[in-house]
Amino acid sequence: MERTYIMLKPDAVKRGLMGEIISRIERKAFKITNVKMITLNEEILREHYAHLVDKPFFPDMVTYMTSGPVLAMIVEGDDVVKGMRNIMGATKWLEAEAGTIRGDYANSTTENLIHGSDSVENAEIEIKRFFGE
Ligand code: IDP
Ligand code: MG
Repeated sequence: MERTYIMLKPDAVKRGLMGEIISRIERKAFKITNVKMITLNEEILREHYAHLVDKPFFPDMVTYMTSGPVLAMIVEGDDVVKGMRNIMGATKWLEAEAGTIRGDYANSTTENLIHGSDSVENAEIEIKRFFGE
């Protein structure tokens, strides 16, 4: 069974949107097989977002991502990596279509509520990074 790493970011937790987002994952019939609430630090973010460390927005992203706990999850299902990316919506909030999580609830590109792995290979790396399995 394919798996992906999903993370509800600090704004989702602070805004009380965890239940809403989890409902959408469950309504799509994907299976949540592990969850934990954790607080990230800059070190793990530099690893997780290695492709972005040189971007001008990276310092603001670290401030945001360390501003409170995140809900880390493992989600399973057929084609779940692409399927979760579809229900999340595009990275840039103005490009995220209505009906997607980001399209319905985000009005910032940095504070965009949710992370989902972008490939099957990265999903396994990220699950190992955050769950050690
Ligand atoms: P993704 O989260 O849709 O996979 P990535 O390109 O991997 O998008 O970027 C990781 C995170 O970095 C985004 O979710 C967002 O929080 C932040 N980010 C990406 N691009 C920008 C940008 O152009 N401005 C501000 N923040 C950005
Ligand atoms: Mg990404």
